[in-house]
Amino acid sequence: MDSSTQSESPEEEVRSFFDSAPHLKNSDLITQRLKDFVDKNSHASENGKPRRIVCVTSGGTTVPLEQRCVRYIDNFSSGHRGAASTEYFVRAGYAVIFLYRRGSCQPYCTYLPEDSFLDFFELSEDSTIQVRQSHSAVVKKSIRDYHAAVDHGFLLELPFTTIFEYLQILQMVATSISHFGSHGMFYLAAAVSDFYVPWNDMAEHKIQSASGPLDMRLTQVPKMLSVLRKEWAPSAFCVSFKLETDPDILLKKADAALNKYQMHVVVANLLATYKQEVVAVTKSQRTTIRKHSQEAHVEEQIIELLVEKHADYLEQP
Ligand code: 9Z3
Repeated sequence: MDSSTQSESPEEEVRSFFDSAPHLKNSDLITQRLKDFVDKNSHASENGKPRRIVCVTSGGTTVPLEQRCVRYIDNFSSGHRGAASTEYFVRAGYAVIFLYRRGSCQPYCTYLPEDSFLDFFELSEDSTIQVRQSHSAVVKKSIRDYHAAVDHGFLLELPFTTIFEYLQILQMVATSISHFGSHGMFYLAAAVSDFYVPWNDMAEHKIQSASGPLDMRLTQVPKMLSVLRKEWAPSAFCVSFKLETDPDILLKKADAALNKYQMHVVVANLLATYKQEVVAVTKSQRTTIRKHSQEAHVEEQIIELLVEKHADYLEQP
């Protein structure tokens, strides 16, 4: 049967996606971790105000081509943006649910040198392991900041790999965050697949090359942003990202996403320059953000602006 969902309504497409997705293996554990995190933070306050919470998504989703997956399609994203942004949100007093691609960049590791893990350590004469002197200041700072965030209940990390895992966990996070009303935020920096192979149409075993060239039909991933806004967490402040390679269409596409999905902010970026510059697009403004210096992270300024916009949003009647 052709699994095309062209004739279904957006709500039906979403339902079909979830109905046919493979069962999330550790959903009870995720539910429990989310519940504990949300309970803890919903009773916490920051300067006499309820603590704000943000779900930061980070890294690319994969689309498996076989149920016993040997091959998959991937989306470009190192996870650096999500990881660095998490650090700045924690610093601004937000509790962060970091929904990240397994193996992508982690918060509090963004300033560590990209050396091999083993290059950080050396064996002393009595065979104890120690951090090399050259790396010790930066490692100490990372350990300190990371433990402060986790131990004080500001950081919950949830990993995903596939588009199926990502969207199922995002839905769980969104319904948990909905209890925070407008104090909740989404910062959707993950690079999410637009196309996928529905689980029931997927080959079970490794696709054989002896059968000749591969013809494969990919189905469109339903647009979850609308459902997130309308059903899962309608009061939350929503920031999505738009990535393009063609500068001529970037801002038009960002405006379209803003209107179509009722986002509060769309952060527009180009593949060639996304580490240096982004444009934050709202209904009334386009703000270009460029990083100050070679060593700075542009994410610091992005978060500064979004925290302000979220505060304005909280003041609206
Ligand atoms: C982004 O545009 C992010 O800024 C990057 C960050 C993926 C470029 P890195 O992880 O890169 O620091 O290496 N994310 C959103 C990409 C995306 O898939 N957006 C969808 C679209 O453009 C909308 S949800 O259609």
